[in-house]
Amino acid sequence: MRYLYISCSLCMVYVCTIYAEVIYTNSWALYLSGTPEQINKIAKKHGFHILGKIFPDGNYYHMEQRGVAKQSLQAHYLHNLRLKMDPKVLWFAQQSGRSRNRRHSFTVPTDPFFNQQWYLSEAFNQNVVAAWARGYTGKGVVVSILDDGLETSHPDLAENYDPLASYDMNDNDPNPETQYSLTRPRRHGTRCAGVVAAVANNGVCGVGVAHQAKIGGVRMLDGQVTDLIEAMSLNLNQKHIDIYSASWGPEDLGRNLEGPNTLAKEAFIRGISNGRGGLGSIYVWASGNGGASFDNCNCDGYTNSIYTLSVGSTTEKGTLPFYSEPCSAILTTTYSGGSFQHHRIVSVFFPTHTMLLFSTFIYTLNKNINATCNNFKILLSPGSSWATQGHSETYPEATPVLS
Ligand SMILES: [Ca+2]
Ligand SMILES: [Ca+2]
Ligand SMILES: [Ca+2]
Repeated sequence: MRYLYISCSLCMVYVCTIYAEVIYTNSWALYLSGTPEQINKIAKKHGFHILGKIFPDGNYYHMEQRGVAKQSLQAHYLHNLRLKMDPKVLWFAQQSGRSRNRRHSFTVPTDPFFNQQWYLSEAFNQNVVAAWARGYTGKGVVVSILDDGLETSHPDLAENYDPLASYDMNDNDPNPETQYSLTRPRRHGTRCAGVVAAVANNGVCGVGVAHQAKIGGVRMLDGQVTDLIEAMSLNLNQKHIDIYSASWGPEDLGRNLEGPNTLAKEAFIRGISNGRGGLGSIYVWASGNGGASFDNCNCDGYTNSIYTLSVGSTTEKGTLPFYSEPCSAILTTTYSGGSFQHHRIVSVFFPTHTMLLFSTFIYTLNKNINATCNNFKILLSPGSSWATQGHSETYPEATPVLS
């Protein structure tokens, strides 16, 4: 509702023109002339309380009329009339609420390898780009990759690197920097981190599925792995880290039957009970790479643990990759590389094993930071949906995070 003032010699009449519902406040902006003392007098004369200058210099003032409702569907006729009649008031406006829509200003990433990240395209129905367009980009979510280290200053990771989600268990220091070697290329942790949280629109490499998530790394596979090292890695900074990612386990030889030992078992229970302020840490586990040896992830006590969310893989054709292990512990499956005939996953190094399911986990945490481990399990179960957990089926717009 807006009022159009029309002057005449004897009076002021107003015509009410309906445009849209406008909420008027008890706050006024005024442009006044005079010394500070004169300004005070003007304010007092009209019953206004001066809140200060709108700009550091100049004579625009922010004033409040405490006798007027804080919200009203009508502009205050009398106060506005008196201000209009005062020659020392050069301009004024009673402030009204204005409808403003949040704009995500989403654009498709410009990173040079984005076009090669086939699994992010709409053709593969993971709805990654659609989720980004709604503002689900991992902002506010912390992921730690438990692996062989992290290239913390990598130009496509440094911006998202989180030292609080990182530690070097092998050398017992806070810096998980990858220790490269010609004989043993240690790049797996960095590659996994790139799939999750490579920075978008920076002209470098590709884009992570959750490119605004914070990413850390725990260097724990680049030395003797003990029960203690596994346990400490699984419980690192559990108040801060939301998701722990692990792509390791007992050897995939097809003849091992092994699982977490005493301390690692304890760490899982502590993480699930106490992590994330009691909501429970989220442990995402790769199902295993022993397919060629006829290994079965049911025999892997990490991936079949009730405390982990196990992820299998499929090729771009929807077929089982030669290395993938099938088993009943797998809760869900996502794209990965296959044989040489199939496209592979692009990360900050070379094609890598997938961690694409992070889109589901991270976007879910974006939507509801209070989601528990059980929420994720139910969400990933066949026939389940967010609605079956008592939540709205529709995904609302997230807080804008793209610029
Ligand atoms: Ca170190
Ligand atoms: Ca990038
Ligand atoms: Ca295995």
